Amino acid sequence: PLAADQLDLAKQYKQMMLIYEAGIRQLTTKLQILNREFEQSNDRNPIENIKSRIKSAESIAKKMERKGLPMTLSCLTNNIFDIAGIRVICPFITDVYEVARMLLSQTDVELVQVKDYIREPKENGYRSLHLIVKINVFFSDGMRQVPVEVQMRTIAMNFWASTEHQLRYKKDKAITPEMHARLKKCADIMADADYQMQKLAEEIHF
Ligand code: 0O2
Repeated sequence: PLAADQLDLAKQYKQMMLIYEAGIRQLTTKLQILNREFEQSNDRNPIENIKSRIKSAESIAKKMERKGLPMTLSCLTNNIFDIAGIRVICPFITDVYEVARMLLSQTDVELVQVKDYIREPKENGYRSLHLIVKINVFFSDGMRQVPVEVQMRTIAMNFWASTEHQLRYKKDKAITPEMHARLKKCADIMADADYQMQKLAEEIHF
């Protein structure tokens, strides 16, 4: 049988996950409202798709170990900011920045960190705008600021990232430097497609 303090820890962990889940719901609703409003006035959606996930206990543990952090709840909440994650997929690069701007202008959303891998792609070609925000959520005992990681990218960037992720996680076969170069080339092709689409959108006065 589990010791009383282990049961207590499990209970606290479940409670914490409920808070992150609420953060995701709140932020998702905000994004849906912005998308709907933009649709009404511009006859198109700046958001193609919104996905969310709570990081699994296993991935959280792996990340804590990688960062050399002790496995305590307070250490977790103070150091890991991507437990709640939302991925926002937009048609055009300008949509990514416009949706980010609209979200960050809201008074109950606080920006904690920006990593702009669109302006400065990772060496392997990964492109995405990562925001860590704290969002106000009200519970029975008051308000909490819940950290959520928002990954924003275009459909083309997402095609590359999700496909590359699948290839990388096929652990039985290593990715050779030559394969890396080919993957990077695919990322550059995606970036060029985004650029061409953006130019067309501007010519058509989107
Ligand atoms: P999962 O399953 O998506 O959660 P930090 O969090 O600041 O300590 P980290 O984790 O390196 O440092 O942050 P970074 O680089 O801003 O973003 C990490 C997340 O971005 C990853 O989460 C991926 O979701 C995504 N990502 C970053 N680089 C790549 C890449 O090269 N390819 C793909 N497909 N995705 C990438 P996790 O934790 O790895 O996994």
